[in-house]
Amino acid sequence: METHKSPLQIARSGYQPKIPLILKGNVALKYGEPTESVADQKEIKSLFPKTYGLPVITFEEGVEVQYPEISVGVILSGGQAPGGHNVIAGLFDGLKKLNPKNKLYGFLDGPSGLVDHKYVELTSEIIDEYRNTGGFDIIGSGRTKLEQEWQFEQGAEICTKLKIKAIVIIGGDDSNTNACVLAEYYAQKNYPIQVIGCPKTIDGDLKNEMIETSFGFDTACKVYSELIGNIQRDASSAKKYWHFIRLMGRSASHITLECALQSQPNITLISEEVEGKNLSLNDIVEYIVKIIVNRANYGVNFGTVLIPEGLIEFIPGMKKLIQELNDLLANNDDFVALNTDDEKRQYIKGMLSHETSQLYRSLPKGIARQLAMDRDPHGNVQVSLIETEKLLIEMVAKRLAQLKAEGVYKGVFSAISHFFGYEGRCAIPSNLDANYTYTLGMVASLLIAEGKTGYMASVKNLTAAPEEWIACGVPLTMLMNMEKRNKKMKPVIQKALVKLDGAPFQYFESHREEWADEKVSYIYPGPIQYFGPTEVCDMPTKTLLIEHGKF
Ligand code: FBP
Repeated sequence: METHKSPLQIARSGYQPKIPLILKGNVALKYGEPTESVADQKEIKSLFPKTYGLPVITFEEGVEVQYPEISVGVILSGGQAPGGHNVIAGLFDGLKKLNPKNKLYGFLDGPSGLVDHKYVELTSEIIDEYRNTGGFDIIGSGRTKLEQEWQFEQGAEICTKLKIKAIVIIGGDDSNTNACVLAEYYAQKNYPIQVIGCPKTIDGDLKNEMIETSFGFDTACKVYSELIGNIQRDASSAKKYWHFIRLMGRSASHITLECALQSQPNITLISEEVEGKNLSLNDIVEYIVKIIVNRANYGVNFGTVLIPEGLIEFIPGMKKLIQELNDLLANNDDFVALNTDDEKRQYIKGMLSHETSQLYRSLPKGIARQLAMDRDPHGNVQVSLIETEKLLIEMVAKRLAQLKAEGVYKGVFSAISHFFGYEGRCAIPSNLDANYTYTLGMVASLLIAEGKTGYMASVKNLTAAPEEWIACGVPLTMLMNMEKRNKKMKPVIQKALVKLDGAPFQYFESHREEWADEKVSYIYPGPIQYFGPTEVCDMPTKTLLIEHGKF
């Protein structure tokens, strides 16, 4: 027995991912109608003349073709998501199936590996070591933004040197924006380098009619839901704590919504609803307090609150404040030169507009400091570092103390804060994510072999058995629109936020009152199961099931 691996790791390394039936044999491409970008069609078309308007591709049964020998490069980009290793394994196996002489190179530590010419050849020994495992450690990841011509040229140089025909970028919306820009650049220059994207992110916000879900969302949500369930069991056993649980997901609340559907907590905040209803921070506090007081009236002084990590951005006024801060702090050397938090605070106060400056001044110092921390290379505020759950606990406790003094609240409020994010990003991929990612890798290999560029590999019909899944190629330009980044309007892949008129939110909305009630309706999902009956091991997320009318 290998001593550095757990029995589960060993069992998982032998797991053969399931793939759609159509991909088991020879395939031919089937082309749909020309496509349009999701918005701003005129601008996107003029920025991407070579890759705009391509048709969606699906696969049908084909005849055996002798494909010439090729080399391909792969990049893992952005935050980790369970299944990244299997995309690479699927790509590797797909390429070897097309021609056993094909080679796969991994660029190290994200897009910077392409620019700095840091790479490794991925052999079957390396790939076998990482099959069905979590993490991105096979080649590492990074958040370098590819946007400068010299970076594209550096990439072209290494591709020419290694005879690389195509680059696969496995990433979220920002990374696939990189992929789209790179594909267009190489096409305009007539460089023989294709670029293919793969939809990754635990956040679940890279989705649309062609991308049902990004990979990693399923596993991460299952890990967080297990932990939430465990906390709920503890809460209802000990009967003395309110647990405020912030969940990753950046701007979108998909993770929080999915975890709520899986575990049925007492209170769930959805950022998109907060924005839609124009709720202030005080409104949110009053909403939480009302439920706490109500439960206390029944003698129940415990509960769970789920908070999406991006909440703060959606509170009216805050969005404007964050936008102003983004603009103010973008490439601001004066700000960087300041040493203390107080100096930074004073500087910001003086530079903001009157209205936002007032709001900034009213925030607790800790939150104000967190809001001004470094942006990521794409200009996003790093919401994972903003401790909204602690802010809410502080404000709720204060309000409850007032109500206690007025004799309205008779309970005891003791709160514990949690943040679940990194715990789920590298978990061993669920069966769904293991199968889905392996299939994505295989689809990428086929798109490459057929000479396609500017496409994202996609798999649809995910609530059916893998054999019935539908493999596709989706033009990246189809997903683009114009948005403001670092003070300028840029073409980017549109982020999918939670739709308030969507079926998952509506299901949640129609149940949340009963979940808030004193009668405990918690669900304890338990850990991900990898081996066993389908209804235990292979279920997709509740979000997908509800969206497909199967829940
Ligand atoms: P991606 O969008 O790159 O997949 O990253 C998702 C995420 O996990 C967010 O949920 C979170 O806000 C962010 O990454 C954290 O970033 P970092 O890994 O740089 O701390």
